[in-house]
Amino acid sequence: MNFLEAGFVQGFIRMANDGWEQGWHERNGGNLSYRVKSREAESVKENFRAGDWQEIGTCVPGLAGEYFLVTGSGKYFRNVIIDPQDSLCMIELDEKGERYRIVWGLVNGGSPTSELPSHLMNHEVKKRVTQGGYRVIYHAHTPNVIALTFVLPLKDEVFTRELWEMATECPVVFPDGIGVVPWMVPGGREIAVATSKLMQEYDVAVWAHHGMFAAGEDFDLTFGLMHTVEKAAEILVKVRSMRPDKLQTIEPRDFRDLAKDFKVTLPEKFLYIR
Ligand code: 2HA
Ligand code: ZN
Repeated sequence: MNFLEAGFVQGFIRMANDGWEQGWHERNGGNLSYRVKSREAESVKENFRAGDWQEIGTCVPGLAGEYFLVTGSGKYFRNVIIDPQDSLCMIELDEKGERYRIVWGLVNGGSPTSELPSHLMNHEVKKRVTQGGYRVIYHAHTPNVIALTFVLPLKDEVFTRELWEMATECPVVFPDGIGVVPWMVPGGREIAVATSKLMQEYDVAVWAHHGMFAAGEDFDLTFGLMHTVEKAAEILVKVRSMRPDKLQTIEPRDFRDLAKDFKVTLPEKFLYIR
C-alpha cells in the first residue's frame, strides 16, 4: 500500500492539521507521535528504507522493536498536510529500546522530534498501564493553559479542580485529573522522566510556561482531550479576567453526584474544601 494512503497516516495528518488550525503550533512548536500497530507497519513496509541507527537519548525496553510515526524536529505542523514526506518520519526501535532508525519520511533530511525522549517514555508508561491500549502522545503549545501556569499554583490538585469546574463534561472526560511539571529545560531525559511519572496516573501533563502533553487510545480521543482541557482553560482565563472570584460554581457535592450518575471515579484529593 502507498504509505500516505494508510488510514493511520491519514489520521495522523488530519490531527496535526487540526492542531495547527486551533493555533497551538506556531512555527515548529509541538510534536505528535503514534505507536503503529504491527499489522499497520506490515501493510506499508514496501515503502521502507533502512536509515542508520541513532541514539534515542533514553532507554525504553518496553517499546523494543516497535514502530512510531512522529513529527520531525524543527518541522512545522502547518506544513504537514501539504508535505508529509518532508515533515514526518516513521522510526523503528532496536531490540533493546536504546536506538532508532528512520524507515520512512524526512526525505530532505532531519531527525525525529526534539521531544522524542518524552514521547517514547510516555508511550512506554501508557503501553504498560493500559495493557497496550494507548497509542497516541501529543504535545501542543496551548495558550490558555500556558497562561494559567503564571497565576495558578503549579499543583495537580489545583489545575484539575479549577479546570473541572469550568465545564461539566471535564470530570467525565478526564476523571483521573491533570499533572503539572514545573518549568524545566525541554528536549531531554530529565523532563521526560518527570512527565512519564505523571503519565502513570494521568492522561494529561501540563508543562509550566510551555504547553501540554496528552495521551490516548486513538487520534480522536487524544485530540479531543487536548481540546477539552484547553477550552476549559480558556473559560477560566475569561472568568478570571472578569473578576477574581466566582459567585457560584460546581461544588464538591455536585462532582460526587455527577460521578455517581456518569459512573466515573473522581479521586477525593481533587474535591478539597476551599
Ligand atoms: O519545538 O514544542 O518542546 C518543538 C517543541 C519543543
Ligand atoms: Zn514544546
